[in-house]
Amino acid sequence: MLNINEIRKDFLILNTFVHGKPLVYLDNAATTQKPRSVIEAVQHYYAGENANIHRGIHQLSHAATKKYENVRDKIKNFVHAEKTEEIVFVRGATEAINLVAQTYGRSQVGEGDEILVSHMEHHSNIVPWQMLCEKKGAVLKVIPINDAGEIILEEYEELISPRTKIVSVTHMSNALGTINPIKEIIKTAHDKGVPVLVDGAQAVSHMSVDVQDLDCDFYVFSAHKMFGPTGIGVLYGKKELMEKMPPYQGGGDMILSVTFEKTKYHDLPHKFEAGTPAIASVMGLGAAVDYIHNVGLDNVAKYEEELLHYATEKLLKIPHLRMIGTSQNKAGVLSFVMEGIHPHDVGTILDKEGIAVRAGHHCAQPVMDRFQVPATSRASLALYNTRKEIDLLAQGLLKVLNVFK
Ligand code: C6P
Repeated sequence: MLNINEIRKDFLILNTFVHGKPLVYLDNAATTQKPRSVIEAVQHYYAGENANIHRGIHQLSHAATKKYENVRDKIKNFVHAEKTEEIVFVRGATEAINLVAQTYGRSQVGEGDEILVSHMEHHSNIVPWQMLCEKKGAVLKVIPINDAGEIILEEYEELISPRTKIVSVTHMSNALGTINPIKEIIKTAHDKGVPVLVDGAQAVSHMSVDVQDLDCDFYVFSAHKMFGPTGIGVLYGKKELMEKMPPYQGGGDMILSVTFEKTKYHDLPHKFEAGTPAIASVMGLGAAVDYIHNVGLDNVAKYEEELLHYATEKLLKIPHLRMIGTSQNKAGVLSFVMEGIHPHDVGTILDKEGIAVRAGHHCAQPVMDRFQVPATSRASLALYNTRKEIDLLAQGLLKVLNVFK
């Protein structure tokens, strides 16, 4: 059982007042708040440990390198990877997908080849593939979703062809909350010899992930959506695949030797980490993993499932509210429209009540097109949210209705 009152004490920002009202933070899919331990880890690094890594022969640099590499180990355990060198630090989920599109894609995808994404992807899992297709003359194919916001598995299977070079799908939709049957999706692709990238940006703070059990080829996520700092994220990739991929960016730290005639690249994971990385953010990410570990992701999943259920029931009682994303298998996202009221107006009125939700297309415009709405309002949950906050959201929505009566 989670002690939410104790957990909330770790997040100082939750005591903030907005427009004179206590903050109700329900925009966790955009970014989560940071516990004290994460903020302190970043501060501690700069105050007492700051040095560049992998370069210096002095004590501070050695210590910083050790701590940085220690976080890589933590991430390996967090996603249950087999090898530490399968963990690459990047700026976030977006950069991780671009890295795979540009390196795996550059070396493996040719004219007439196909890349398969689903209709519920975030732009980060569409645009890098479109850019690759444009460059290579390849074709982007889209797996359809049903009215509940679920991937239509039969159609997915039919879409995999001998020309399919990669399937790239989200573990959990940011716009709908759907949790995809990712293990099944991966197995179907593997049966036809096609590798799979999983966008775990939304999943990692809600459920425990085991990349070996899933057998995914790539898994990507951002620290800032799992209580860590912005500007840092992770690409997990199977060693055999990543070893064959050319580097993404060139520069310091990714080489073994350089002459004007020939450069030899470093081994994994350094081959993909050119330049001085976001060292302080990696320290913060390490603290975020410790935080999640202490709370226990299974406890989080259980608590949030109950809270999502409570919130769904509550919101469905609001007149003129239509929920977008009604999959049986979903986590902490409530995306909705209110008849005749623009989602931005909903968001603005809720903001005046101190309630932070996101309004817009959530960087998933094809999802909006699929449900024929220009945008939605989205309340997204994290482990520190409470039933009382959901009640305040419901009251806020009744106020919205009153304003537009
Ligand atoms: N979604 C949201 O409000 P970055 O920006 O690289 O940290 O994450 C990109 C990304 C990729 N995939 C999914 C499923 C996502 O939800 C996101 C980020 C935020 O929904 C910001 S647009």
